Amino acid sequence: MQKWFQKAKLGIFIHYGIYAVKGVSESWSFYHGSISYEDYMRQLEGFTASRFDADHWAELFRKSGARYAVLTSKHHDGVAMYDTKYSDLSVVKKSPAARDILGNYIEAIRKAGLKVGVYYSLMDWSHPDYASVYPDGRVPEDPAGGNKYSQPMDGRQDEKAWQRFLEFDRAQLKEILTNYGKVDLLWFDGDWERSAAQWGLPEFKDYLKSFNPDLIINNRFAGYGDYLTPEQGIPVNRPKGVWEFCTTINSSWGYQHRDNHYKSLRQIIHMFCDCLSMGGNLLLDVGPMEDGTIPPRQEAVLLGLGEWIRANEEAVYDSVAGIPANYYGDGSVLSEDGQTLYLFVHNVPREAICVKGLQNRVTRATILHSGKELGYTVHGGAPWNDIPGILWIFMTEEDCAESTTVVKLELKDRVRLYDGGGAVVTDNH
Ligand code: FHN
Repeated sequence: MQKWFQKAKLGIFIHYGIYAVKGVSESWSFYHGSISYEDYMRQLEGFTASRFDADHWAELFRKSGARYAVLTSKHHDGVAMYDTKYSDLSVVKKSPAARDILGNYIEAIRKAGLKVGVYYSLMDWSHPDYASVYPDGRVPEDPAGGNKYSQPMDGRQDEKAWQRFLEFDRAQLKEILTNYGKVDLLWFDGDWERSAAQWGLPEFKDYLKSFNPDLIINNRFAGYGDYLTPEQGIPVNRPKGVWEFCTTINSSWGYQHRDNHYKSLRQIIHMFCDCLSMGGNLLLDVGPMEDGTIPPRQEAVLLGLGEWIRANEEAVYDSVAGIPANYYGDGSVLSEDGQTLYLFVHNVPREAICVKGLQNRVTRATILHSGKELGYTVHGGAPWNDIPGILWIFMTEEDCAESTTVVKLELKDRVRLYDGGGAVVTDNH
């Protein structure tokens, strides 16, 4: 795993596609029949990208504090957002936009100093060879009960067609990895409809890495990816290994006119802190309108998040996962040397916040964004018996930021936590 990814902490996900024309759910709307395939594809005629400005996007993402971005080059609908030789189904060939959105995006993202990520759906519900085999090659008892975009309906598998499809995916991916300079990250989706063997793994991965040995690939690669991608539901327990939580700002990945179910900036910051506290990244999604404009409410969230990050930068990029929630409930991060603990305070305390089980002596407590020094005291415990007391750090409303406040605790040495269930104090002073 490349070091840059773990230090990046924030990425911006972009679901941009023809689905923004009518504001329907990306690909799933025709898959589940809420719109016919023909009407869905008719959105190509209304896709103009008339105000698409990749430099503006890149600048906005940079201001948000993100260190990488990931754009949909092709969703499950099979519509390429770039100029592919291997299919006519692209916004370049089939829409009034007639431009290579992916190419413009990659150039701008790189110029802004961010790492380049590209989303690619392995499954393609438009490709004539895709629905040729069943998951894991097993014919179900009721073949007609499946979905015609994913698998054959008559119980007959066509292995040759499937091999042609694999060649197609590989050819498109080669275009993405070789036509636009270095791509840093491939974000796959839709692996679940086939097994690793059907995808031709692990050779498929070797093939992709042959174009760029530093390429990072997410885990939606039938078990052959480099990091985990929990989605929409924030992990409650710390995932094992490297991970990134992807989520939407409202409830939709792509632009949907009627979706007003927005998270507030405070909620987004809270979620970001939760990711940091458990050592993960946040991949925050925007859904641009068909003309390429990012909805103002989403833009405002990105700018607000950026302001918060700049005020608290010390607790972000160079931090590692903090102490578990039973020691401090709102989440925390540590400096790499483990001698500074940053506590997230999401709400306004009436009197103090408390940390339990901390064995270290605290040398200083400050509010990170203002530098204000805070008083603190330890009550209880018997340190001579290795039983820590409760650390109370005094702070109230006047110390708080607009959104999550960060308290910086400097410790005497590397953080040490008590992990017992309490004990009798056998020697008293
Ligand atoms: O089906 C997609 C969905 O539309 C969206 O692209 C998300 C983003 O992670 N991925 C899939 C579901 O896991």
